[in-house]
Amino acid sequence: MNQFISKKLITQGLSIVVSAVLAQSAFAHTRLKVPVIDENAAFHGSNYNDVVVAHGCQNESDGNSTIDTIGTVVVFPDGKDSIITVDGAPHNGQLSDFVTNWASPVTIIQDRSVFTQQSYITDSLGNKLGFWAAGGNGLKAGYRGLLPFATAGVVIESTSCAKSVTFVLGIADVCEVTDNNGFSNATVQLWTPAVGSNFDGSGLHGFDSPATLKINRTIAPLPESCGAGLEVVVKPSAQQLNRDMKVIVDGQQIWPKN
Ligand SMILES: [Cu+2]
Repeated sequence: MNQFISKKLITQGLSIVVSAVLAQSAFAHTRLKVPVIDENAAFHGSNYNDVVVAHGCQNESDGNSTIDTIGTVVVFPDGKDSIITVDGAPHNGQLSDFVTNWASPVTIIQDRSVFTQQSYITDSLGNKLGFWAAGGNGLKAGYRGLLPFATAGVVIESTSCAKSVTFVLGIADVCEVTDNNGFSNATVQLWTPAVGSNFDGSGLHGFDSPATLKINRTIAPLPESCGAGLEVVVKPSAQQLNRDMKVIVDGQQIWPKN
């Protein structure tokens, strides 16, 4: 092998190592497996995805993530009282200014490989805003868990200047059932936007580090007057998270404890 090629291989090898490290840190928290999708629908109006539960809870002696996860709660913004920003600035209008069909974004894909029970989280109209999964032996610490689901095709308002719309999720990976006062790095991993809900988890491991689903505009071209287009971000309100981040079985609230 000549020197040029071996040098090139070393450089390539290094860049592979660097990108592997970057990829790892990108997955150091609970995220969606496919965090960026196109507008509309890949397969019959659905985009297939997984919540990737990256690690368990941290034991108090050495802070390592050695505690198993016993359930996960996943909530999308309802689009009704959600917090909307446009290029970082608050938007006072409605989500329908940018997205025409947001109502029931989530479909559970049945799977009992990590948790044996799954159930929708719905609003009073029956819109499927998220889901929880729990039961069985749960997710062993040191392993990753994939919780499959599909999102409905999202259609961006054609007359708007949105070039993308990013939905911010609220996710909780539960390791021990407690009330809100019992939240700690050893009992729960909270991947929520800090919007002032009971699930902010101020000072905890995942503080204000939520998973996101970004939808890129791909159908109607941006109106010329829009220039480069706008980045829209949609977060669930504190009120919604307080209402929806719950595990309820047969009418009984299991998590958090009342
Ligand atoms: Cu983490």
